[in-house]
Amino acid sequence: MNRRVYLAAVGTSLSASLAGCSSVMSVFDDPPCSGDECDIGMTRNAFVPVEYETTVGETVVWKNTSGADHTVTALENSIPDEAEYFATGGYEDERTARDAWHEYRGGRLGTRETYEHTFEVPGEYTYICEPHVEGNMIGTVIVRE
Ligand SMILES: [Cu+2]
Repeated sequence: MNRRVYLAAVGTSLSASLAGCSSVMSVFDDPPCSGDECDIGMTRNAFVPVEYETTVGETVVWKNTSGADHTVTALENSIPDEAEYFATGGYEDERTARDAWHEYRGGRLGTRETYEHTFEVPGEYTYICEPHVEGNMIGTVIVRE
């Protein structure tokens, strides 16, 4: 069997069954990101994949593949010292980004919206979704030289 077709079929039945489970709550999940259009997707409460590996100079694209609102908010103390801070909404530091969400839903990434960031410094980057951090919606990007 053609591998691509097989994977597509699995993805379709998976999202169909997820949609079936959650239809009562009127939510859905698009197929996960495959690296073509986006690299990291989001279900209602998780980044997929939760850990993503890339190399210096690459641009990583997140896409909200769910019916829920999310953010991508880097944790200042959990990114390399020399790295540029990043968050949806373009905030310059974590405090501003996190406050913005609570004050006016700043940094909101709506359904099927994308966000991208280019990683210039190698190391490990931990980020959260501010509205779902208590539900452990946390992700990691590992940037290799
Ligand atoms: Cu979220």
